[in-house]
Amino acid sequence: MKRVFSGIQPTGDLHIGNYLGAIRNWVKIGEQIGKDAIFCIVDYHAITIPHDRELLGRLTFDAALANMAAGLDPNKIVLFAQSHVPEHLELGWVFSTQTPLGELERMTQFKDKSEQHSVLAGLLMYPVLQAADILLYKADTVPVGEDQIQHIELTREIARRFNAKFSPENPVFPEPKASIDKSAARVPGLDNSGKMSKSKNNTLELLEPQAALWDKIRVAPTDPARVRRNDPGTPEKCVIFSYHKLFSNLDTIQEVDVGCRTAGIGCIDCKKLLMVGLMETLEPIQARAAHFQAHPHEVTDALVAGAEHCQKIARETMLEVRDAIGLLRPNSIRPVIQ
Ligand code: AQP
Repeated sequence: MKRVFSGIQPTGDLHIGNYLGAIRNWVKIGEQIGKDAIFCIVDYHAITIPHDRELLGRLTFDAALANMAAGLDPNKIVLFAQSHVPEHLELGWVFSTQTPLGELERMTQFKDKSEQHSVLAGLLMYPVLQAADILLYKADTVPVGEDQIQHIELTREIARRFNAKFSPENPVFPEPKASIDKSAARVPGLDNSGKMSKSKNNTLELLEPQAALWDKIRVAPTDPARVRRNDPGTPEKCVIFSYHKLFSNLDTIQEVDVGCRTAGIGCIDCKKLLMVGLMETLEPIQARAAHFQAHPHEVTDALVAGAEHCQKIARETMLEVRDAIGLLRPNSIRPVIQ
């Protein structure tokens, strides 16, 4: 693991799926490799579905704040906003000219999202821009949730194809690998209908107050077999049990496992026990968020410094890319035309 890149969209408030599936892993990696760990709020990705122009800037700031509250320390790692480094778009354009349309139309996320929204060309190009995000920094490792595996495979293909065509002797790009935290690769949504997702209104948000979290958890569906308090259930069929496995200690997991199967505890008791483990994880994050909300310049300063750091790397990569594909260098016009 020489250099790591990953991103998060500012499409809404960050949730425990983003935290457990991605950000928690980013924090660990940052402890190991410092400034070679690069994390990005991917605001250009966020506009591939309809967005509110009054909210986009605020959501980008909020996503940076939530990431810092979750433990990303911009003094150790690099955190920045994608639109502050325009080379992402430049490399994305180059890659789009080398990527067959059929490969993009096959992407599961494209198919899912085009059922929910009108299909914009940018939505189809999403994985090409993602490949540019990663390869601009020549990252070899991309820590993500399971839903992103297909996009990382495409990134590898784009890198392989570019190297073979334009730089076979001295490959410009590495072929990056996805790094998945298997314990939380796909955190289910509160409605138990698939993955927790900002756009599906099935989230537990990182910065949501305890009372609001309880309001959601209290009414969340459990094993349908537990109609009455005395009906035994099957923990594996209950989303609350999946959350226990992510937040509770072993004794509590054991207690709710047995309690559910024997009807020894009711679903509300089980949910109250979940709140204990959940708040143990979220309280320190929420306390740090309160600090950053009181000191917003710490967030904006981090984003400015992050963009400066990234732009240096991005410019160097783009020089190599332009040379590799044969573009005329502005400073070499004279020799060429003489
Ligand atoms: N439910 C999840 N379980 C595990 N990991 C998840 N991730 C997202 N949801 C889960 C991971 O979080 C990182 C950032 O995600 P993103 O916001 O950039 O993209 P997303 O996957 O599109 O997230 P959402 O919440 O589902 O947003 P919408 O609804 O806007 O599409 C990624 O590493 C992702 O794998």
